[in-house]
Amino acid sequence: MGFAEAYTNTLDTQERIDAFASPEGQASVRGVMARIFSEKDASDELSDLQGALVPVALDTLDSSDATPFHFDVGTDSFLLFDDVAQQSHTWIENFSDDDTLQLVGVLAEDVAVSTDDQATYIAFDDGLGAVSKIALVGVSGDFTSVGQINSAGVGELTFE
Ligand SMILES: [Ca+2]
Repeated sequence: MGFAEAYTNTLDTQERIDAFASPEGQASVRGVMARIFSEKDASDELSDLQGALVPVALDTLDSSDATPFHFDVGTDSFLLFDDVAQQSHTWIENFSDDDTLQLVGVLAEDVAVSTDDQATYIAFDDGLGAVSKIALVGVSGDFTSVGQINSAGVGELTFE
């Protein structure tokens, strides 16, 4: 799939955001957060987030290594979770300084960062064959580390 064709696949994002706001979508986010916090704390954290950031677990999106899920985050302020324990492949469009990407189960120095003129690529694996990949489409620069991305003010990467 070419870049232009891939880009047009983002157009039904609103439908997906509606799905995240559904009870099923919120339950899946709570499930991911429960791996970071206790079950009770996950519920409290989720309540705190609602109305501020929109939490989305990237691992619950429908992607494969060969076929990324295209997610446009330009419509709201998002808190995006990506767990190293589950394979995932997400192309994030319009990632900006009101969005946060939280990588779960991995350290900043274990994340591979590369760029070309169209995107910044982030990859990390669990050492057992599950590879999580993220492309920040439209974010480009001479980034080779998470620290350099964070210094650029395009949106923050955090770790749990
Ligand atoms: Ca993942």
